[in-house]
Amino acid sequence: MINLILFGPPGSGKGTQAKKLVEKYNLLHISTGDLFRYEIGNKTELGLKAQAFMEKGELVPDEVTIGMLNNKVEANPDVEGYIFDGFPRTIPQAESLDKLLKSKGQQVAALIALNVDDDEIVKRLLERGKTSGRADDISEEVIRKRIRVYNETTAVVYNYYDQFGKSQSIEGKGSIEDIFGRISDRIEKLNV
Ligand code: B4P
Repeated sequence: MINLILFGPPGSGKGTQAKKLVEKYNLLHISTGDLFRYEIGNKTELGLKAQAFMEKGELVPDEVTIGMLNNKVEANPDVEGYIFDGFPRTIPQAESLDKLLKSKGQQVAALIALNVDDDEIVKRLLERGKTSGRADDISEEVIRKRIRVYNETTAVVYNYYDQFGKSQSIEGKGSIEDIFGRISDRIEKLNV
């Protein structure tokens, strides 16, 4: 089993790279952002709860996010591993993920962080906002708020996995193929 966390600020390319990695390594892609957008699209109770937070660029509360993630993992037991994209975003989420995997005799193999500077993030997300219809990609103010939330609440998750020697950081600027190559190199070197 290879269980990977793709990490980085909003718009750093986690979703873009995860889609390519699942094809190469036959892993299940779990994006909490995509799961929330699916729930919002279907106007479920969970979606309605998440929507208000996402539109403001805030994190959805842990109890909602953790429950949803656990359900998704439990529903897909027969896979060769998971790519967690956009999860964990807080220390309680990281601790709950470790607990869940441990209960299955598994663990996180590595956290791979994509480094991208703030101006590039704003540029990418405003560009995506022109066609995605995502409320959180349209206003520069909301995008900068998301970056602030990342720095204040999420960035520490890197240090959390670093204490177990599992965190790795790569340059997230450049062509999508080059970045994919960099991530693949790191995965090939993992001892799993
Ligand atoms: P997410 O859906 O996770 O999305 P993201 O951070 O915006 O994007 P990502 O890094 O995946 O970027 P992408 O590849 O798409 O989160 C949205 C919201 O959901 C959060 O703000 C939060 O409210 C909520 N949420 C999600 N998970 C949560 C959790 N665990 N806890 C609490 N709340 C949670 O790339 C972005 C753009 O850049 C794309 O347009 C892409 O084409 C472009 N791009 C990618 N790579 C590029 C490259 N190399 N060069 C140029 N452009 C590139």
